[in-house]
Amino acid sequence: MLALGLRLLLAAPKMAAALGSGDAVNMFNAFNNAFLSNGSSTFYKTSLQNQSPDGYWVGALDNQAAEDAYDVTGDPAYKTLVNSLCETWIANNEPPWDYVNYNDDIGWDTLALIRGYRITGNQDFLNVAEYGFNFAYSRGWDTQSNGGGIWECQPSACGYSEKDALSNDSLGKVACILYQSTHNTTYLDYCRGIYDWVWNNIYDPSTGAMNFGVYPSGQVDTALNAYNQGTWLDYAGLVYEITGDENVKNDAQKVLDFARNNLTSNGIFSNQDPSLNTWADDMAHGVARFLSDNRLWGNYYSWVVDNANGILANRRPDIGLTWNAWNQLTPEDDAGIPSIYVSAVAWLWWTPTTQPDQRVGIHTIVNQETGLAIDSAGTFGNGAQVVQWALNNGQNQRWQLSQNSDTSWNIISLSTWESLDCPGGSTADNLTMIQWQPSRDDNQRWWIDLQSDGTYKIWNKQSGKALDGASATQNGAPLIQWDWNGGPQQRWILQ
Ligand SMILES: *[C@@H]1O[C@H](CO)[C@@H](O)[C@H](O)[C@H]1NC(C)=O
Ligand SMILES: *[C@@H]1O[C@H](CO)[C@@H](O)[C@H](O)[C@H]1NC(C)=O
Ligand SMILES: *[C@@H]1O[C@H](CO)[C@@H](O)[C@H](O)[C@H]1NC(C)=O
Ligand SMILES: *[C@@H]1O[C@H](CO)[C@@H](O)[C@H](O)[C@H]1NC(C)=O
Ligand SMILES: CC(=O)N[C@H]1CO[C@H](CO)[C@@H](O)[C@@H]1O
Repeated sequence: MLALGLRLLLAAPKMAAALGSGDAVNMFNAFNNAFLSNGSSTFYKTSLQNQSPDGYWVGALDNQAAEDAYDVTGDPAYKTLVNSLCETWIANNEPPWDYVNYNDDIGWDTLALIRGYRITGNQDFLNVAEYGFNFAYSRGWDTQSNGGGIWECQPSACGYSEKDALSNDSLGKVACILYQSTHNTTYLDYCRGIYDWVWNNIYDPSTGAMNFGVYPSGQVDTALNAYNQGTWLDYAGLVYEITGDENVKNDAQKVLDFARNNLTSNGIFSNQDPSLNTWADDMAHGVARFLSDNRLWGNYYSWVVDNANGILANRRPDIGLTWNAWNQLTPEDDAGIPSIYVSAVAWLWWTPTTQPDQRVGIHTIVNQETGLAIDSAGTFGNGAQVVQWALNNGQNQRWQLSQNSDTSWNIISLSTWESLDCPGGSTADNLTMIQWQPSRDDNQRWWIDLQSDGTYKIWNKQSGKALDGASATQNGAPLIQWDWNGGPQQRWILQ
C-alpha cells in the first residue's frame, strides 16, 4: 500500500503536467499578471514587490518574452504589446549610454530592440539598435589582444579583463538581424566576423562547448552555462539562415547536443541560481530555430517536451510561474524578480504542442509543371517582384516556412528577409506576387495544403487565390495568383 501510494504521488505531477495547447498562453498571462504594468506606459516591473520599471538590460530581457509571444503566434495584440514595451524602454533608457561599461548589456538591449523592429516596423527601434551596436562595437572590438573580439567590460572601467561569449554573441546576433533589416553588408561582415572570432577563440569545436571567454593572454575561461550555450546556438542558427554555410549548421548541432548532454540533469535544464540563466530565452528560440529550419524535430521533440513538462510540473502554486530549475518545485519567494521566471515562459512558447510536420522549415518551392523554383531575385525593397528561376541551390531560392496560431503560414525569403506578399490582398487573377517587409497581415499569410499527389496548394489567406506558375518556363518569369483549378501550374513541391 505504501509503495503504491508513493508511486501514485510520484506519478501525479507528470499527469497534471502534460503539455497542452493553452499552456504557453496561460504561463505568459501569469507572467503578465505578476509583472506587467500597463497603465499610462507599458513596462515589466522590477519584482513582485517593487512596481518601478525593471532595470535596463534585465528589462530588455523581460521584453523578449513578449517578442517570443509574437514570433510564435503572429497575434496582432502581442505586436501592440511589443511596440509599447520597446517605446517605454527607450524613453526610460535614452542613448548615448556613456554610463554603460558592459558591452553585453548593450548586446541584450539592442537585441530586444532589433527584434522589436522586425515585429513592429517601428523605425525608432531600428535607429537605437543601430546606434547601440555601433557604439559597443567601435569601442569594444580590439585587435590588440586575441586578434579581435569585444571586451566584456570596457578596459577604462574594468581593466584588461576578458573578452566574453556574452558580449560577442549577443552583439553578433544583433549584427545579423541588422543585416536582415537594412541589407547593409557592413552588418553581414560583422555578423560573420564576430562569429568567426568567437569560433576561433572561445568555442571548443571538438566538444561543442561554448566557453565563458578568453583572457588577453589567450587563456580560455572554461566556465560553462546554459545561457552562453543557448546564445551561441541561436547565433549559429542565424548565421546559417543568412549564409547557408553547412559548417555553421554543424556547429549548431554540436552546441545543441553539448547543452543537452552536459548542461542538464537527466536532460532537464536545472540551474536554480536566480542570478543566472535568464538567457535560456536564447536557448529556447535557438533550439526551435535549429530544429525548425533543419526539419529535425523528430529527433528532439520528446526532449523539448520533457523540459516543457518539467516547467509545468514545477510552477509555484501561488502565481503559476516556474524558475530556472525545471526539475524542482519553484519556491514562493516574495521578492521574485521577472528574470527568474522568464526563461520558462520562453521555453513554453517555443515548444510546439504537437510535433511539427515537414512543412515547417527551410524549403525550395518548385513548380510541378515546369520545375522552376520561386526566387526572390535578391531584390530588396517593398514591392520587389518575386520570380521563377531554374534550380540553382542559391539563397534566393530558400524560403523559411513558419506557422501562426491561426495555422496560416509565413513565407520569408532567406536572401531578402522579406515576406511573400499578395499586393493589397487583391483578388485579381494573373496578379504578380511581390515581397514586403514582414507584417504578418492577412495578405502575407498563406495556407499550404497537402494534395493527394504529394504536392502542395499554396493560397493566400486574404485573396483566397492560389500561387500559379502560369506555365512559364523562362528564368525571371513572374509568379502570379489565380483561382484554384488544380492544374500542375498551381501545384508546388517543397524540397
Ligand atoms: C494594455 O492596455 C491597452 C490599453 O488599455 C490594451 O489595449 C491592451 O490590451 C493592454 N495589454 C495587455 C497585455 O494587457
Ligand atoms: C568579445 O569579447 C571580448 C572579451 O570579453 C571583448 O573584449 C569584446 O569587447 C567582445 N566583443 C563584443 C562585440 O562584445
Ligand atoms: C552601413 O552601416 C555602416 C555602419 O553603421 C555605416 O557606416 C554605413 O554608412 C552603412 N552603409 C549604408 C549604405 O547605409
Ligand atoms: C497575364 O498578365 C500578363 C502580363 O501582365 C499578360 O501578358 C498575360 O496575357 C496575362 N494572362 C492572361 C491569361 O490574361
Ligand atoms: C565533458 C564533456 O564534454 N562531456 C560531453 C558533452 O557532450 C558531448 C556530446 O554532445 C560529449 O561528446 C562530451 O563528452
